[in-house]
Amino acid sequence: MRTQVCIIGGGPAGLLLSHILHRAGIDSIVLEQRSRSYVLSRIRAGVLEWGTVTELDQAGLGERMHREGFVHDGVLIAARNRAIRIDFKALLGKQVMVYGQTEVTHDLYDARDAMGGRVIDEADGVTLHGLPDRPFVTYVKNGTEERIDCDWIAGCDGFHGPSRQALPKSILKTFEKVYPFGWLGVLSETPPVADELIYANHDRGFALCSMRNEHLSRYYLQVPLEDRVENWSDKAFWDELKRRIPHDAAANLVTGPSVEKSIAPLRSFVAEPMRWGKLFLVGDAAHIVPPTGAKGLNLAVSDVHYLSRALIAHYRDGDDHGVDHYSETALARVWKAIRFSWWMTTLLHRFPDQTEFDQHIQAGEIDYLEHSVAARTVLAENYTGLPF
Ligand code: FAS
Ligand code: PHB
Repeated sequence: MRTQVCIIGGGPAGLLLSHILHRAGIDSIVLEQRSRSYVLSRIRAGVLEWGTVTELDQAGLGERMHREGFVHDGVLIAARNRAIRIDFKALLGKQVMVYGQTEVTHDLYDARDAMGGRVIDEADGVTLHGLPDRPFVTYVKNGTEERIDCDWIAGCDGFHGPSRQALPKSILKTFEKVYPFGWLGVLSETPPVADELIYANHDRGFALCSMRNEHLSRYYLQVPLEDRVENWSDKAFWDELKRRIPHDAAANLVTGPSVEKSIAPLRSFVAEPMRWGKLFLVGDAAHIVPPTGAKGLNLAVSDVHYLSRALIAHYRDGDDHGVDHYSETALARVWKAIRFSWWMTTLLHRFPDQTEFDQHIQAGEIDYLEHSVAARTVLAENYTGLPF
């Protein structure tokens, strides 16, 4: 087989890149190692920056998102039984969209099918060859080895995929910070506890109250790294959540059976460069953020924004400025999101080695948020998404 862009990974980054390129007349093939049902069973991000909403709209993917998503004007930061509202709309005239990554991925698969896009799932043993300048990809499907010759490879294969590993160690530089805790997440068919998200700092640990729609809620608790899902009955989860969120929210909390329960580790990670010859790294293949700032999915979308425009300019105008500057352009935005996600995580979590001085710094930062329009504006500007 031959294509212009071979895309490894059928998550949001790979599917969105394939769709935007197809609409511009550029051919691609997406290779996904899992089944479509497996990819669609993942419960991940919940908040879309407005830049992501605009990108999806421009790609013709916004109809269900605007019909079923929830536009939020702010979030609540809670500590010591008080809630500070960060009013994006009043501060900056900005908003975010609450619409689950699972739904975005559904919409992407539907759009790919509608346009006859080539998404090959259950592709095993995807291997990159011929880099940096003469790329081709091999994979095994139903026991048969296949080969795809291509002009470019887009590594959209997440943190554990093969694309980042294809960069020589002499070229690849990585930066990492592993946090000493994880997030225990629960999805429940219950009404959300509040109209907006609640990020709670508590002596017992961080908690987050989020949602998917008026009948489906998503909650998280900070747990020790060594904790296990089986240590947490639904009752234990709800009781602990009530301890960590403001009393009025706890009184409003409707509990119910968990339909999904999992623990995710937290890390900050960046790989540089995000391009080597004909290979680009996109999304989680290049960077990971702790979900505290709701940046992971949104960074994948901004990478796709930069790379899709670069490849369109390359094929349409023979202009390689975007291709040649993709890595530095994407990384400039990535590092600002890495910083914000680190800052939100440091502000809201209890660290095992935290000193009383550290706790006073956290309390001072939260007091500053409560009493400073400038402080709330900085949080709002980063949470709603810096410009592409
Ligand atoms: P993805 O990981 O989504 O997609 C990569 C795809 O590549 C996968 O489908 C994978 O199967 C495929 N792949 C991997 N290896 C392959 C191979 N060898 N061959 C072919 N295909 C291969 N972000 C937020 O903003 N908020 C959150 O609350 C949040 N929660 C998260 C919870 C968890 C447990 C995880 C892991 C991530 C979470 N994220 C969250 C981040 C997440 O949403 C990512 O940022 C987002 O999925 C990035 O999209 P992709 O870059 O497409 O990577
Ligand atoms: C979610 O709804 O899953 C969610 C929302 C905001 C975050 C992280 C996760 O910061």
